[in-house]
Amino acid sequence: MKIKEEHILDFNKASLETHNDSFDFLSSKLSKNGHDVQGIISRLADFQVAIPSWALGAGGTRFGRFSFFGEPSSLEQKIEDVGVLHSLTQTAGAVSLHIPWDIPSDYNAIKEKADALDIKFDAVNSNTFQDQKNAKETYKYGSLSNTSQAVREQAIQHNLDVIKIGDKLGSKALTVWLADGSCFPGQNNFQTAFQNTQDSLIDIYKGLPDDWKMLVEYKPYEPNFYSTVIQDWGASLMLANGCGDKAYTLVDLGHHLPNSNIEQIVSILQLKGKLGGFHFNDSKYGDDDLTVGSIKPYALFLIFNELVYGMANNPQNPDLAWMIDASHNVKDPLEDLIQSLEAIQEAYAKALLIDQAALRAAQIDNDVVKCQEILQGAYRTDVRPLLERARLGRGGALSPIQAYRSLDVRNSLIKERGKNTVATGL
Ligand code: RM4
Ligand code: MN
Ligand code: MN
Repeated sequence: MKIKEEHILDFNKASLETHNDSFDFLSSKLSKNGHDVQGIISRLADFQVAIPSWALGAGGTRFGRFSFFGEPSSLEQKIEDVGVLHSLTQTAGAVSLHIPWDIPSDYNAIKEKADALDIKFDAVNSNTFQDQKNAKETYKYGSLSNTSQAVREQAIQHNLDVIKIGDKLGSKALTVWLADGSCFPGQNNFQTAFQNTQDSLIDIYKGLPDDWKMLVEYKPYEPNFYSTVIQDWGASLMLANGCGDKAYTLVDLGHHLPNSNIEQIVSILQLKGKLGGFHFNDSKYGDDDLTVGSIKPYALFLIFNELVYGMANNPQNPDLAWMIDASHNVKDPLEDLIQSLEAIQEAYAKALLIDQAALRAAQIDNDVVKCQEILQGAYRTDVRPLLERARLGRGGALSPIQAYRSLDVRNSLIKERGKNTVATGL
């Protein structure tokens, strides 16, 4: 399914006047306060976030899975779904593949399809948290950290294969997330597990093309419940530093223990030039993989404040690989992703409204109250007309979620693909 531009234009007509009114009102207010409204709009339009190929079907929990029907059953169809998201939102111009769930059978055909929909291939993800069919060795007790050299070699080879697949598609980064760890005290020797992981990562790093990055993700628990080998950003940073300049830490918002100060982590990693990638989601308890901004939108805004500061002041840090990493149990996955994309843009737009010079001056004066006023003044602004204008300028929908519903996308997908198709992924 492909959404036609004229359908979006048609849909936009009904609310164009309301949009223009609210945009003019906000824009004149912001301009009077010294904001460069056009500059903000073009930064919003440029901000593209990758959609993970495994998030286009229902996620489910270990207790059950409830489909939304019409799920994409091939990589081609997954790319078409990302195309739907991108044509409505104009902010989902990339896809992130998980291997082996999404190995292309015909590389040229996939590249052509993605090109036609204006979608790029972002970081590729390896999977050593599940045993693959006919695999010789098992990852039951870990992969890159395993005590067995044969298992480590198999896991290293898998990562090297993933790089080759990504290279054929134009990807420029490998994301390594390890489930390795232990479920019970005494099960693992922490030092051996860490050292094995470092050595294995170095072997993978050696196979990285010159213009590639390796992104090392951390997570404190799950699926192991006593210890995780790469438990936090410190462990990730040590491993990245142990590999070299092309290795970076990746921050996934759901991979922190409750109340961690994620914005501070993001800030310091950028200062050190070591923040390479970002996975967006939201959570109440752990790695809940909920819709971005659905639980802690203010925390997301504070994180974006640091990202905006870093992007402006830390040339030592490279451009980041942005990706949504969420799972959908009770929502239509495409609607959920549209909501996540909107929440990301909203937090970014609000962060762009922070008067960084005034904040800096207030910090130097130790005017704590003013610092808070500056942050919250930006946060309380309803920036949605700016998001609408950015989308409109690129041919997107004024309201992607309403357009998705009024164009009856899910039913068209069901008609096209049938009801009981199942997407690969979690
Ligand atoms: C992990 C982690 C990875 C993702 C898998 C599916 O918790 O967030 O980034 O690839 O889930
Ligand atoms: Mn992740
Ligand atoms: Mn996760």
